[in-house]
Amino acid sequence: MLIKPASDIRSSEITDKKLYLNRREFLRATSATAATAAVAATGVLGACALLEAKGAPHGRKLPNIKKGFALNVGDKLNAWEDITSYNNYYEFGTDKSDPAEYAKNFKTEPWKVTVEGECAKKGVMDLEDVLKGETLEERVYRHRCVEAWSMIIPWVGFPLANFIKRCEPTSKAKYVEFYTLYDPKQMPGTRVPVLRWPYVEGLRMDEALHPLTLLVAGLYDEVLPSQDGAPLRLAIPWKYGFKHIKSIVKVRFVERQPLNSWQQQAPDEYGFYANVNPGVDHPRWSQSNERRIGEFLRRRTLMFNGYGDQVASLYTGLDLRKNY
Ligand SMILES: Nc1nc2c(c(=O)[nH]1)N[C@H]1C(S)=C(S)[C@@H](COP(=O)(O)O)O[C@H]1N2
Ligand SMILES: [Mo]
Repeated sequence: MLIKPASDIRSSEITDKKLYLNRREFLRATSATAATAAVAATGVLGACALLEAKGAPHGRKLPNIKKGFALNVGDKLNAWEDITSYNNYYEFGTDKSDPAEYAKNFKTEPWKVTVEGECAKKGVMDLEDVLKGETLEERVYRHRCVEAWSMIIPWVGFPLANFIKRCEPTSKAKYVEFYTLYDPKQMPGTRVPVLRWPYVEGLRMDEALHPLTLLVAGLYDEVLPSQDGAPLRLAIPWKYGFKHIKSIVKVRFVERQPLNSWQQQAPDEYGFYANVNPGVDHPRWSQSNERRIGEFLRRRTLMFNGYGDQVASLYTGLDLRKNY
């Protein structure tokens, strides 16, 4: 399988057979590729040595992962066990331990993604086609929940921008909406109206197209576990965790700002932007510091979760106190 770095792929090559990422191959573990992928996931990223970077051998390795960048110099990766046992995923219950328990048998194959709204390429796609031609890369991101805990997570995915460009949005597409699967049979949490189902999230088009915004299909060097949003979720590291919608089944291009599930549920507490901002507290608790899972002392929370150099310019002129 020949996979080039994303920057080498011209759009004319996107359908090139050689670049096709077959999901069977993608899921099939061979010890050789697993070893290579493990090195990629545990290796030194840029100039910073990341400690404790070993993925657990669960047998669902992803081959040919490209090393992405890591801005979190000195931050220790959270262990696989932290990332897969302390989750928010209300479709499977509201306790942090519920998703690991109740998403065990969640069926992620076959998986379809519907594309609709203001775009030329509407339709229903197989997950294989969403991943087709994309180079999976590891990105070590800070993950900051609005509940003031955080982790350092090596996601594996590809820029959402690549996928959006393939959908050919029209000039009316100002925002993108994402929908999670709603399946009460598989998702016991949806039998309780804690949120309005299905879970919905949205991004402004420039946020969605930002190179940091990732469509995630893996964790460490493995296929994404169900409790973390398999088979496809968002990672948008300068925003609070609730923007990172899991198990995406629909992408819709729209003209108006979407109403996301948490904003709909409690508009005084959760906004549309949800940019990590230590200066704007949640009405019921402070956002000035955070508890890194696995650490004892609290850390100071950074504006835009530490990604200000990359994203602050998206919000020039926007009152971030009003637009929380
Ligand atoms: N569909 C769906 N996506 C979701 C949630 C959810 O309840 N349902 N919770 C969000 C919240 S609040 C957080 S903090 C992150 C947690 O991601 P993690 O469990 O992989 O750390 O998922 C987000 N995505
Ligand atoms: Mo969260």
